[in-house]
Amino acid sequence: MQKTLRFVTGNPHKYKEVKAVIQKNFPNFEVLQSNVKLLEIQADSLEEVALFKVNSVKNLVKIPYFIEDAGFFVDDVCKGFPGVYSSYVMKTIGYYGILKILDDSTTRKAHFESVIAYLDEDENVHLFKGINYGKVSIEARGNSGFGFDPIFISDETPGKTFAELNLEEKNQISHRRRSLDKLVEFLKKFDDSQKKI
Ligand code: ITT
Repeated sequence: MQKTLRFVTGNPHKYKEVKAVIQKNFPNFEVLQSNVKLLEIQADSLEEVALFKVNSVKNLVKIPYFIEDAGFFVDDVCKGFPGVYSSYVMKTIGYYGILKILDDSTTRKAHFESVIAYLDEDENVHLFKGINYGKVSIEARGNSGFGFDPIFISDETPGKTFAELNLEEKNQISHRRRSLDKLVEFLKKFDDSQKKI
């Protein structure tokens, strides 16, 4: 059965990554970008931000829909910063600011997290989380992707920043792919076209 899912985001790169994964799994699904303004709140976890965001657009977007909140966490040296403040940091000091903070530190562990909040037809919210671990590069490299991609090297693709991977390569391992895989598993339970007779 044809189904329409709305992904509420103002970020066209995120939409492209998400659409590719959903449509590969559900050729009968249409994924639309809903560009309704999402407010960024201050909270202690991505889950809290995601819950706020998904509820903030109720009645403005046709259900079922989902939002995704992602963050870049510089572990040890920055104790997880910018994390939930990633959007603000990106808009202010940018990834060059992060490189400056770390300077020539040999401790450069970092990770990306993604939390999807899906609002189903009965208006219940479901959360799905994905993580990718790696480190901050010494210098910015690559032109693909967006945000902090030029300074993140995943442990799974040593030597290459996320911005040096094409969309398909990033989509195989990214934090977003991992939260999406969980959403896909969840949606499969309710998609009749996937059921074997
Ligand atoms: P929304 O409209 O979906 O909220 P956004 O760009 O504000 O779009 P987030 O709040 O999820 O998205 O992201 C917080 C920041 O982290 C933002 O500056 C992004 O550019 C960055 N970011 C998110 N996902 C990323 C990824 O996969 N690679 C690099 N940077 C990413």
